[in-house]
Amino acid sequence: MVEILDSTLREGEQTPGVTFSVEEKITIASLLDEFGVDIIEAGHPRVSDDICRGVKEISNQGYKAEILAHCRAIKEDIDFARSCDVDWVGIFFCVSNQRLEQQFRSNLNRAINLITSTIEYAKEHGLKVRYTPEDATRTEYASLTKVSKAAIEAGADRISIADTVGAMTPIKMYEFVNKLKSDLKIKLNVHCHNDLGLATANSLAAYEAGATMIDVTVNGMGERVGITSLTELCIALHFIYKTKNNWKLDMLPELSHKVSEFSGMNISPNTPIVGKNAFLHNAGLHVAAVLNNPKHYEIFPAEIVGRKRSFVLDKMAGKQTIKQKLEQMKIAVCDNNITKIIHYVKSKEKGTVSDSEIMGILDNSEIQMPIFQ
Ligand code: HCA
Ligand code: CU
Repeated sequence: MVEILDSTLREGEQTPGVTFSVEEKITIASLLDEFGVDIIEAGHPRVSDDICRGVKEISNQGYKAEILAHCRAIKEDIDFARSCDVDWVGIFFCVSNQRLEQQFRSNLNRAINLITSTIEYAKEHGLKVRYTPEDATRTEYASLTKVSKAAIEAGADRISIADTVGAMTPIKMYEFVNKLKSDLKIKLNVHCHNDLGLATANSLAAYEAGATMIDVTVNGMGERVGITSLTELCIALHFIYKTKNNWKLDMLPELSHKVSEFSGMNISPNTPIVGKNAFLHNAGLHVAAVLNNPKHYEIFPAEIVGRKRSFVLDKMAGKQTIKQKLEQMKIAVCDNNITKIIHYVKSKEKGTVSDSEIMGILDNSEIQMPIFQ
């Protein structure tokens, strides 16, 4: 059974221009817990007082989900996490040659000492540890396996493969995780950034290769353009891979809209699953087919996520769309009305046709005729 780690409150709060209040964080965490995520990454407590307070309050809500605090490989960061009563710490440290030389002015062995001593310290204090070699997918493979093996030896419970700049493709990700799985022999997490729009695809490839936990955020929020979206990932796992799960899929739109409200980031109409257009059909042929059986143009039924399918009336419309519209508006579905409306719709070069336009085309006697099939 795959596990989901939601990082909306940590990675998601790193979205440019987005901050959450402690109260908003608790609302989001409660929804995530009810939805059924396994771990809530609640923040990096050392960053600010309110983040620290938020992590602590979330830890003490009595959720089913375990709570993780983000930490650098610094003992003081672990002490902050301890003061927040979390179950897990996620320690991150990049060991690529470029980063070691240019940012940390260090070398691999010194970095490994720092990482392992921090892991040991966290373990001594009863914490579960995830170690993330940040930018793992661009790190020299020998350094990556060396540091990961040392981290495992020091007590790390999970290694998380961060594709920090979204540099992978699904096939490369599959091969990478497959190789790491046999070289490290530990449960692997993946954390995929969406810089090229491949985060969900790369996460699914990692899952196919054997990663057992996947990082997501609501609405795919995060640094720059974010990471894998909770909604996309869970729906794909449920419907394509048929993974066993206890997720309340019908909560996804609510979660998405709540986070959109708190973050001030609108959900665009073409966002998969939760966007306005996700179950909105347009072309005449599509509408006719969907009325016959929604499966023709829907990968899964709208009702599963608590939504309804609908139709748009513009020049793409066909007879079936118009009939459906007339029925919805409780107007007589007769040849005369259909012909008048289709003529009007097809002559409208730009824009959709509103209910009041339809009323305007038909005179009162036509509107009031009894409905017949
Ligand atoms: C960051 C980078 C990170 C870390 C992931 C992790 C990444 O914001 O600090 O610690 O698991 O993408 O590498 O989000
Ligand atoms: Cu990240």
